[in-house]
Amino acid sequence: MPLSAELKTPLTGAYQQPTGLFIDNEWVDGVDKKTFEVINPSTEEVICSVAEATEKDVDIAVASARKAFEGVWRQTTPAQRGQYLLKLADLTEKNLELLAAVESLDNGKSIMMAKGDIAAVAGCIRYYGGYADKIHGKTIDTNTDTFTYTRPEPLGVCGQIIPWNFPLLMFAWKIGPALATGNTVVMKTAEQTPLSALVFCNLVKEAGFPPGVLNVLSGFGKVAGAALSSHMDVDKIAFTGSTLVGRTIMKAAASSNLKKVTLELGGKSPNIVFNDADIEQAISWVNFGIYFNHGQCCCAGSRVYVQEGIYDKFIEAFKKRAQANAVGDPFNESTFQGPQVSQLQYDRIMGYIKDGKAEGATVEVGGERHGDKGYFIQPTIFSNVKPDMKIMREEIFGPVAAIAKFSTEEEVIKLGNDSNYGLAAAVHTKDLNTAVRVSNALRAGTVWVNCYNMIHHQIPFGGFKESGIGRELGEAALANYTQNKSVSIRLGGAIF
Ligand code: TXE
Repeated sequence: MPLSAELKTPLTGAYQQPTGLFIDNEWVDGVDKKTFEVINPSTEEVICSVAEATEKDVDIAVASARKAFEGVWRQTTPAQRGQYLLKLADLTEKNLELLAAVESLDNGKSIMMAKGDIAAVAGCIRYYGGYADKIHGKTIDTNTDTFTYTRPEPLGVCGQIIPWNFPLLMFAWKIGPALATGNTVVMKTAEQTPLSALVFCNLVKEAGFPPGVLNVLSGFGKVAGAALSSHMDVDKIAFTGSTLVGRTIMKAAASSNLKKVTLELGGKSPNIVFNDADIEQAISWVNFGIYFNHGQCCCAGSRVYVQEGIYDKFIEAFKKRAQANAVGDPFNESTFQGPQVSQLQYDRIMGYIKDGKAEGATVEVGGERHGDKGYFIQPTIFSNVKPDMKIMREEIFGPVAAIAKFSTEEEVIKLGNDSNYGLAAAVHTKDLNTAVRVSNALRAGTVWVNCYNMIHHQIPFGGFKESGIGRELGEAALANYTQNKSVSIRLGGAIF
């Protein structure tokens, strides 16, 4: 198949879209010459076809990453690794419009949000570029006859599997710490959204990364993803996606070579509004918490608990706010919410909306398709949602808020923690004591106070309970990509 296609976006006009597999810094066809179609979620039309990686391509990419790890990347100084990443961050900024436009085309996110994503990609890559030459071991004194030092060493070849909700941002979160610490990478992107990563590979090459350091495969989870997670020559697998597949990945790692595993999985995050909150501010954040990225966020504030004193007032004002969210063409600068990513996700979400109605929750707004083309769903609010209803327990991953009333702090802490997930939570109150007490009591990896979704590459992010293992972002992520070596040097003679 041709290894690129001429495509168009409303923002950039024509551009050249790479469509091959990126292995050893080259564009190649898959060994089996398979391809798959990429769909525009706004129009349901085919954008183009891309090469599909199978097990054989995973083998080739892993071999390339292994060779680079044992060779050129080992010889590259930490400072030079940092320079490559800094250059890549600059190139990302230089190409921000194109990358954002490709993201909107392929994923359906509004162009305004897509530009924010790409700016965050540059920020994340630059942050880890800065870390590359600041990763040190320690010296440890045990006695006068021994000198001991530790070395944080790279793990080796890292397999990374990412989802479609923030295609390039998830890519950056994964490669930043992996490359800064001296690992090489084989990345499998999500089958729904392979395009922005492929454009990005051209920048990886331009930034000067040696061949094999970063390989990128488009392909499916059950084929390429499974091959990567069960590969005997992959030292680590990092995954973001569903909790169901997270379990499969852990099993694959356990039954192959016990590769290290980090997982960033689903959530059902509580967003708690107390009587004394600034109600207008709280509504803005609750709205952003659930509808940002069309509800397709692992940390979406999908369970909204409102204290009884302001419940009715809150619902009335929140309804107006949700209905004012502009839904439509992602390339319109004023659009807030585009389509869901795929027919499958659209069907899953509409299924949950049906369940919510059937279980007796009240639809305050939305609950239907938006328009007649594309996977658009109206911003939806369910009130009167009971703790055992499906829409209160399961991750919907769409623009659907489930609201319930609470009376006391003690009660809402119980409700907030009544989930197998523990990714994020938020508290809205003017009382500092309430804010700190409730934040401490919630079992979640991130708690926001009087805000929501304030994710930043300097701040660790990850899940309690079934929301994951390990932390991404911040200094914490470096630990996921290094292993400690302790070296003890005997200064005295023999002791036996
Ligand atoms: O996820 P999958 P899907 C949640 C969200 C959503 C649901 C399903 O609730 O509705 O998951 O989405 C790869 N071995 N999240 O079906 O299947 C797959 O190719 C190895 C939360 O899209 O988990 C893709 O690259 N890899 C979330 C990635 O896993 C496999 C983001 C995610 O796909 C595989 C996305 C296998 N057996 C969905 N099967 C978050 N945490 O942000 C699939 N994959």
